[in-house]
Amino acid sequence: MNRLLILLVLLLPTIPALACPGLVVREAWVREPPPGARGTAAYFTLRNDGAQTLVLDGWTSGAFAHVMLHETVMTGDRAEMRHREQLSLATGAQAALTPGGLHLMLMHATAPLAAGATVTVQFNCNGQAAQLSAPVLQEAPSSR
Ligand SMILES: [Cu+2]
Repeated sequence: MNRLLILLVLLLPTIPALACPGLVVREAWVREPPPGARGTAAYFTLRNDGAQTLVLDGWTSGAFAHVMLHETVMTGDRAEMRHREQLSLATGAQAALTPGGLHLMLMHATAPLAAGATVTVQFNCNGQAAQLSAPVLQEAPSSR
């Protein structure tokens, strides 16, 4: 490995922090798809500890052909999923993506996905490239 490659490898884990100052991602996980299914969802908690509003959009993942931010809305007694263009976090604000609420819809997995794998999601944070990683789990991690 030459020096440039080593430098790139060392820089990779720091990309999200550099590109999205103040964004704290916690409790990220992806639900293991049912057997034969190619779609699932990612859940996590976001907090903006930075000094400026953060606008997140442009979600993609190498593991899925389509990634969309959805919110679950009750229409009468029916739950409907609606596409949200972006997620805006004011300074100090939090957003929880949870089952039955806001979530990142992961559609058309490019390969079978099982518990134990890790999904990396890329997104834009105020127009800059950022990313987060989430383990694939069979069920929600117990909250502390
Ligand atoms: Cu959805």
